[in-house]
Amino acid sequence: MSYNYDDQNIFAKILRGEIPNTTVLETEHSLAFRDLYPQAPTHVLVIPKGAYVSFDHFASAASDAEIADYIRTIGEVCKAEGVALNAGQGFRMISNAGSHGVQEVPHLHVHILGGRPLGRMLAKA
Ligand code: DGP
Repeated sequence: MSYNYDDQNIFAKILRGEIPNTTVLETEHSLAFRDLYPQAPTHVLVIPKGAYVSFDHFASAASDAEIADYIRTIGEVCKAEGVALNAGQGFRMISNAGSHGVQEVPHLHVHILGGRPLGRMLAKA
């Protein structure tokens, strides 16, 4: 089955420069910017510039160069935000996918959250 990418999603519009963002880091293949509705002192979204819906889509269809750039960018953001473990107190990475993952914006993004203790990963159902 193929993945359907909707090029009218908000992050596609950010990548085209149609709506503003607060950029933390930009590389050849990736963009990191602050979440509009931060849920922790550090709340940065990292997205690939390519048209990928979710992490599984990216993992199966992106080039090695895009994947390396994306993972390195996530690491650089952790460092720049002071949450990396060699200098800070840690962080959580979340990537929601699809309806069960409660993904609101259908362009792959990793949330990097930190700056305070974040509690347990999931509330008990
Ligand atoms: P998710 O539920 O994983 O799809 O998270 C989408 C996130 O995107 C959510 O934390 C809020 C954020 N968001 C929504 N619209 C905008 C926007 O226009 N700009 C920015 N910077 N973030 C947005």
